[in-house]
Amino acid sequence: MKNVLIIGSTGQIGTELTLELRRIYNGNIVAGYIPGAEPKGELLESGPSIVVDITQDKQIAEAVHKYKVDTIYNLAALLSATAETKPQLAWKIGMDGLFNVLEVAREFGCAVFTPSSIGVFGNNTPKDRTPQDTIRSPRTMYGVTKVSGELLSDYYFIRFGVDTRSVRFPGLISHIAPPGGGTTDYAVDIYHSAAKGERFVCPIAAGTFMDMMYMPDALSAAIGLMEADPARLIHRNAFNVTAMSFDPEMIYANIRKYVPELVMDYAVDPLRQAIADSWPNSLDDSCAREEWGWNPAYDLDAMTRDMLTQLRKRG
Ligand code: AKB
Repeated sequence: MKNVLIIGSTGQIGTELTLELRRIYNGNIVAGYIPGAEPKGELLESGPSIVVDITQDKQIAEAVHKYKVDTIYNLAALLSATAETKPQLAWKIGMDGLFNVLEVAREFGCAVFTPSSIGVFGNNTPKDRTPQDTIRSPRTMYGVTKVSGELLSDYYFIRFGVDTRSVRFPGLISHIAPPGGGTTDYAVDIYHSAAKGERFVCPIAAGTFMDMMYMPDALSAAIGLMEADPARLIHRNAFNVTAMSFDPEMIYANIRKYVPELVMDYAVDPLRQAIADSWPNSLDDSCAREEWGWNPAYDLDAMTRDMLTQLRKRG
C-alpha cells in the first residue's frame, strides 16, 4: 500500500503517471493541481485530487498530512523554452518549489521523485554518449534549476536521509497531454501533423540529434527507480536515461514509412535551436541499467506505430 501525492498531476507526465500509479497501488494516489489546471475525466473520477501549488509549502504539508502520503512525485516545472522567457518564474517553481517539497518530505518522512533533464548539460559537456558523471554547466534557466535541483536533492539525502531519486529525462513523446514549451516538442507535434494530414514546419534544424523517449517508458523509469532497492543505488540525483536519439530527418523518414504523404519544411526557431545545440546528441545510460535495471521497451519505429495508431483512433 502506497500513498502518493503527484504535484503537477495534470501536466504532460502527471496525467499519465497518476493513472498508472492508481493502476498499480491501492492506497491514496492524490492528484495535486493548481487552479486553472483542474483534473478532468478519468483523472478526476479515479481518485482523490487536491489543490497543491508548489510555491505554497502549507498546501503541500496539508495534502501530505491529510492523505498520509509516503511518496511525492514533484512534476511542477516550466519546460526549457518557456523558462527562458520567464526565468524568474522558472526559478520560483523549480527551486523554491523543490525546497518546499523537500522540507515537507523531511518533516513527514516522504520519498521524493523530481525529474531532471538532459537540460543539465551544456556546450562544454561531451556530446556523444554523454557520461553519467560529467560537466554540468548549462546556460539556460531550465538547466540551472535542474542542476541545482539535483544538488539540493542529493544534499537532502546525505544531510537528512530524505529518500530523493531522479532521472534526467530526454524529450518525452506522448499522444495524451501536450508538453508545452519544451525544446523537444517538435517530436510530438510532427505526429499530430502526420495524423491530421497537415504539413509540418519543423523549428529544429536537420542534423540536430537529441535523446527521446516514449511516455510508457518514462512512466516505467519514474516508477522503476522509486521501487528500486536503495542498497543498489550508487547514484540518486539524477540518472541518465534514454531510449533513442534522432534528428528531424530521421523521425520524418520513419513517419513517412506509414504516412508517405507527410511533408516537412523547416522554420528554425533560434531560441529552441540554441538550446538544442547545447544538449547532448546521445546519453550513456549504463548506470541506470546496472543500478536499477532500466531497460526501455520502445525504439523509434515502435513508438511511431503506436503514436499513429493512438492518434488515428482519436480522429
Ligand atoms: C524540454 O525540451 O524542455 C524538455 C526536456 C528535454 O527536459 N522536454
